[in-house]
Amino acid sequence: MAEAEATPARPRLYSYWRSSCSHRVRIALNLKGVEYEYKAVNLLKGEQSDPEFVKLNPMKFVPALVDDDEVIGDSYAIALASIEILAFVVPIWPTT
Ligand SMILES: N[C@@H](CCC(=O)N[C@@H](CS)C(=O)NCC(=O)O)C(=O)O
Repeated sequence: MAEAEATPARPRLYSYWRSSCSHRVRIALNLKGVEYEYKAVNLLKGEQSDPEFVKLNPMKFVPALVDDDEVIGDSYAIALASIEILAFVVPIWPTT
C-alpha cells in the first residue's frame, strides 16, 4: 500500500488588513499563486509587540513571511523571494 503523501506546510504570512506593506505582499503572493496561511496581527491592539511575534520578527513590523524556520520580515524582500526563490508557475513581470 502506498504511503500517504505529506502535504507540504504552507508558508505563514503575518499581516494586517490596514498595512500597505502587507497589501504589496498579498498582491505578489496571490499573483504568483502561492498558497499561504494568513495570520492576522492587529497593529491597533499592539499585537506586533506580542512576545511570540517578536521572536519571529524582532523589528515588530508586518508583513513577515515564515516558511519552515526561515523568516522574511520585509515586504520588498518577500516580494523578491516570491519571484526568485520559490517555485512559481506564473511570471510576475512581463517577459516581452
Ligand atoms: N520596510 C518594511 C516596513 C514595514 C512596516 O512599516 N510595517 C508597518 C505596517 S505598514 C508596521 O508593521 N508598523 C507597526 C508599528 O508601527 O508598530 C516593509 O516594507 O515591510
